[in-house]
Amino acid sequence: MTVNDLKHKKLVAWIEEIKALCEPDDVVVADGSKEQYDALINECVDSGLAIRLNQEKKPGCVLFHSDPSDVARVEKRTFIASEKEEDAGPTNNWIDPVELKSTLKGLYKGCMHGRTMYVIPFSMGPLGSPISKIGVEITDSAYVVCNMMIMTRVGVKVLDLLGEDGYYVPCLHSVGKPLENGETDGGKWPCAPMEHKYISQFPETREIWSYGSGYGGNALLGKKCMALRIASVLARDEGWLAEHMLILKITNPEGKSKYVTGAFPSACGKTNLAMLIPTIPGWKVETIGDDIAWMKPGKDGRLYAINPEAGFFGVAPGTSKSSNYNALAAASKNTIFTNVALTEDKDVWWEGIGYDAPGKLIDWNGNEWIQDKNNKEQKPAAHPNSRFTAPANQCPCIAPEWEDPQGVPISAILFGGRRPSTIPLVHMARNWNHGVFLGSIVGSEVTAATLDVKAGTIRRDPFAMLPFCGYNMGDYFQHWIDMGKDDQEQKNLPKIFYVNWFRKKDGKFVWPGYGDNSRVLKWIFECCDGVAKTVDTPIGIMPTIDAIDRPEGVTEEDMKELLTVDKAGWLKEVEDIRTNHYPKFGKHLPKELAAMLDTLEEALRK
Ligand code: TSX
Ligand code: MN
Repeated sequence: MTVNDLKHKKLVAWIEEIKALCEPDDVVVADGSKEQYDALINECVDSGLAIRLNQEKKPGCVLFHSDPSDVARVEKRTFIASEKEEDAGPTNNWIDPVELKSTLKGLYKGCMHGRTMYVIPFSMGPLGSPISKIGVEITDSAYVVCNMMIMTRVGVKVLDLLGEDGYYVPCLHSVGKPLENGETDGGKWPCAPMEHKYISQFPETREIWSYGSGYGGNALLGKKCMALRIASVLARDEGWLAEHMLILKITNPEGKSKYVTGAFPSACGKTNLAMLIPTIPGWKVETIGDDIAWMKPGKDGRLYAINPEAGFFGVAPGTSKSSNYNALAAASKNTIFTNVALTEDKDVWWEGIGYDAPGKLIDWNGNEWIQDKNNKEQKPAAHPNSRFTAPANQCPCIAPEWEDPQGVPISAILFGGRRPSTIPLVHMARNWNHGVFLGSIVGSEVTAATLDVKAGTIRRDPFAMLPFCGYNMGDYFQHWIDMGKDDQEQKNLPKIFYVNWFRKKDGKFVWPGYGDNSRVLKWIFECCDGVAKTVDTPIGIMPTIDAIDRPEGVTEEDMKELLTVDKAGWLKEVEDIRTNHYPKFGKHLPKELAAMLDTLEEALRK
């Protein structure tokens, strides 16, 4: 498909403008067809950028190895370019939009020499859903096109919806590596050096300009850039919520279902929770989404959620049959792997896959790698942030209604983090504002792998949105408060919970987690029906000691540890929020949240 086939005048004008700026060799429109996907994958394989995997073991799968400098989102090179610095707020990098556009135009000039410029019309959310939004990504990376074809809905159907003058979010991307005088990539992953990488969001004009990285959230612009950073701004202005949340469906033995969303910082197992296999007989969990939820109030006052994505861009290491059977099954065919290790028979392997490396591997750097379990210093074969890009409809536990254009009505919202102490297994907020307070204090223990802060300290990641909020985080808190203004007692709005699977005693996890988290989900289900066994505490509403069935290996003493309010610990928590966390937001901190902190402290001191 070419630009001549397009009917949307403004889109054609934008494409011509970018073509004149970036000077590609040619321009191709992504039509969403299987033929085009296969042809692009073939090109990547033929040029040596990708390896086709064993078609018996992994049909339709390929493996890419990125440049070692281009392996993750780059937060220090991510910018919110609002007109006023205050509107980006204290937790975002800000650059003046005029200055940033001028810098970027300098970089984009001629940046697509020797490359094809692809135009990708995509829908975030089911085609034609009243909650969905359309974007168009221009990119010079075939890898990006193929990943976008899995992660979003791409092609002619989107162009039809767009018509001659429909609204779309323009998303510009280049790997930032022009090829001069017949030069080729030579099978090497193209990208620009760190100081030339820019992941830029312009919230007022709703534009995304990304330069210099080909990896994940930096380059697949529908995901973090559009569905979170730009969408959070749209959501604020239009009265809905764009959140970094999984969406799951839980069904009890009587066949009654509820929908639950959950926000967790990275490395808490959000994808695992979304695809959990319950250990309690008769209960079922199905998946709507594993990363992003768009929630809009319906006429009945309930929040309806869609998953704006169409695939999973999951972290591979740690994914095994026992940790996440369903994710492995989803990624067993038609999947793009990035930065995992390659086996001799052209299958994939990664740390935590559940079995030892079968023989000699090629690691993510392209070097030979032989597992040495006696060597604690051995570098991993798969990069710790290596990924699978898998179609959501291949997930065995995907809910039949996952693409319902109306969305699914949400009964409960979960917040959580990795907290070895203080935070109990589960507690429920007293009301909406208390729930917003819990979201605002989300945080995870910093592990030894993070070198910039002391291990054992808590890194706050409010609503798990710290790197993803497209505007002032204090104003974002206020937007959440405002969403509850008319329904404080939550007649229609979801109930809000804080969960913690990561309590430790003597260095060991007290709660077995994974499938046994269904026991906590059951209590949450019962709370939504008003039939749970509960006790009022200074921190909120908690299960009685016998409300949650004990999993095997968890003693009554463990249960007490998990469900007792640690008053001294919570007073320290209050102190940390008061001195280190809330002051960051200055006058943008909602007075309701400051009051909630005072109320909590008073209750703890009683
Ligand atoms: O994903 C996790 N979940 C949610 C599952 C639905 N993980 C992995 C986190 C890294 C991505 C967990 N790790 C969970 C959890 O609930 N809990 C834990 C901690 C834990 C780890 C191991 C054991 C118990 C708890 N047990 C043994 O290793 C035998
Ligand atoms: Mn995420």
